[in-house]
Amino acid sequence: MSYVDEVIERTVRENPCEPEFHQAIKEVLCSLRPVIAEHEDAYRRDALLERLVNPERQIKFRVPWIDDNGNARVNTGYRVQFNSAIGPYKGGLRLHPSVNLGIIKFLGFEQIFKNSLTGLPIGGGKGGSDFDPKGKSDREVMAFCESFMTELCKYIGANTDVPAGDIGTGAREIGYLFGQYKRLRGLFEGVLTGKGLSFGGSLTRTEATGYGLLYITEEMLRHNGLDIAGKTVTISGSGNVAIYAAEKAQQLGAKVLTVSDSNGWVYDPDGIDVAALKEIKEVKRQRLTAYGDYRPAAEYHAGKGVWTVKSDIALPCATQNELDLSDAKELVKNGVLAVCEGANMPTTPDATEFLKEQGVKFLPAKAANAGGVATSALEMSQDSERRYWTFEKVDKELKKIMVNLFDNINDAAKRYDMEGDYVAGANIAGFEKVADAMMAQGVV
Ligand code: NDP
Ligand code: 2IT
Repeated sequence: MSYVDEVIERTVRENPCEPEFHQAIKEVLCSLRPVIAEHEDAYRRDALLERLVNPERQIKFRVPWIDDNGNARVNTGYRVQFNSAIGPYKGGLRLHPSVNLGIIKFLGFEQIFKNSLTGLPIGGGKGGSDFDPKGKSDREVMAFCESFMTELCKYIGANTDVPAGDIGTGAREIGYLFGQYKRLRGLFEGVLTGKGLSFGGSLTRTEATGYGLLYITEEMLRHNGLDIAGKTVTISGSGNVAIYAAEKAQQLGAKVLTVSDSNGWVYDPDGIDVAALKEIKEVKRQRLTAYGDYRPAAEYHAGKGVWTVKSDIALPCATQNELDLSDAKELVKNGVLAVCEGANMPTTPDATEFLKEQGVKFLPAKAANAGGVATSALEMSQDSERRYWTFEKVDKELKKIMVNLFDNINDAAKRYDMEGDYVAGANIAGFEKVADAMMAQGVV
């Protein structure tokens, strides 16, 4: 059995009931086969792959809090500190009822390579809880965040582990988490990113993941002789990533036809009204059913359906495994040119394979959505030098990072005779730097 197959087999056996984690390690390790083959003896000797798939540390804790009726509630908190070979652990906190250890491990594992691809000194980590902020009062969210941080603060710090937002964790939650960290540790430091602009946050961080997704999509299309202006775009999700992906797509001259949430989806033939979307989701925290109040010509449909709409570019920006093989077939039937992943692992493995076979340009999440964490690293730089950069400066840096990132994954794929396979390119380029650092630092 090859080294890659041995490690996959053992990881699946030792970590049962974690299907998303299995999916992530298989995708990465299988596409690294040609790289591993070149260094197999050295990697085996130092157990490089075994170390890569085992988190350096995983923390699981109780999060008790009191709801508005005076009842005690208990959730489970997680922080997986996966890999610190190239920098402090860095990655978001997901607050969603579906959260479990396997999901946090898949996200943390992906984060290692994504963070490496940014070219910035950040290791991989992820955390979160099965707490659902939806429908909770601000006081309940604060009570949860304070309790969560009361435990988490023992393990994080500006030079050790720097959490950020993800599904369910936005500016409100980061503010409460930061306040409690500061109170407990007595330290005003850049321990979280995505902070408010009045207390160490960075301009452009709110927009960064969506904007970055469009910068790299534009670059990839240009490289393939295509122009984003005039193209139609379907987007799933209506959260942080989806909103700013829609905004930048429109700024670049494309028309965004859809957005969705977990209850339904909107088709707006005139192009999504981003200002209305922001008001619904960021200010009023409403469901997408409210969109029709702003745009009577738009259609609202319950359930899932974004991928049935004909478009040139599909941007899944909601959650993992939201675009399956039947969706991919529908997209191809409708002539889609490109699928670029705003969410983490939104495309199932068989759908990815099918899209690639059909010649659809496919940008994987760890490259396509890296603009968020890259800008988090720029926030860390600003916090360290106790300075604020302008929106223009951060945006320019973000664009430069995304263009370089595309060049690097494109080159990596070419070096291994897989030109145009950006999945392989991203895994290889992300891995090479981490592997080099791990080998140089000895068996730790
Ligand atoms: P938000 O919480 O802001 O928005 C999430 C969106 O996805 C909402 O519209 C939500 O609908 C929908 N969604 C979430 N879970 C499900 C589900 N199980 N089924 C259907 N719809 C769902 O999160 P973000 O926009 O921050 O994150 C979206 C994706 O992007 C995630 O995969 C995240 O890991 C990834 N990502 C985020 C980054 C960031 O900087 N925020 C950076 C890189 C990646 P509803 O409101 O109904 O739940
Ligand atoms: O998946 C991701 O890259 C994020 N949720 C952002 C992480 C970060 O540290 O900004």
